[in-house]
Amino acid sequence: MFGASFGGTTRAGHAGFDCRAFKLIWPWNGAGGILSSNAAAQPGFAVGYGDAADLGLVGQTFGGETVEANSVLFRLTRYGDANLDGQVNLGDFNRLAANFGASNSFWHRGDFNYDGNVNLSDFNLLAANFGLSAAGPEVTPQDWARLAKENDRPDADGIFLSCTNTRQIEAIADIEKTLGKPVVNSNQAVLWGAVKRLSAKVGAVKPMPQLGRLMANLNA
Ligand SMILES: [Ca+2]
Ligand SMILES: [Ca+2]
Repeated sequence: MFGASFGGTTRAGHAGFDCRAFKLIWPWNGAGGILSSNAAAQPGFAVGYGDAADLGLVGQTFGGETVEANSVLFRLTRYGDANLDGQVNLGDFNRLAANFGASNSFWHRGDFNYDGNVNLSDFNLLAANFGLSAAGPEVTPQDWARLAKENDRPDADGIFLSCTNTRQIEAIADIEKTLGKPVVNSNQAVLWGAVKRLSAKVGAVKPMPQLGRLMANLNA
């Protein structure tokens, strides 16, 4: 439960979310809500929300305005952006990991599919966007795949794609299939390390071969 501040009026209650409609529902009156056609139109995007105090943002600037106490913040962002800073990275993973296994939880604590639970479903949403920003890079996975193939050499045992705010991770499996060599990317490597930490809490993690060979052998 948390308070929501709209137009100076603070309310409290559990928020529900209609994932398909991207509509936030406030059950205390059963009416109204927050709609986002932008989130509905962009794969990987959603309306993130969070308690300003929990996020340490009271008194800070958010969306161009100073955040008041007892506020709930909303942002069109990528799945996995727990702290609403527009990036999906280790800061968000740490929030998810700290609340892993919790029920009656919230977006800012790692519940990215709005079911109240923080579990592998939420981790998978975060993993799919790991290293990406809400602004979104313009270089496509196809561009990265083409670049890797153009720069491959016979004496190279593998390919390393550096830097984080890219969509390289989406190109890894394609490059590996084409070149027959392992491909490692910054986001993927950090994610691999994060999964290793998480496995202490959840045991075996389902392999994610769509993110490359490294992520296909998570329990080795
Ligand atoms: Ca973030
Ligand atoms: Ca969840």
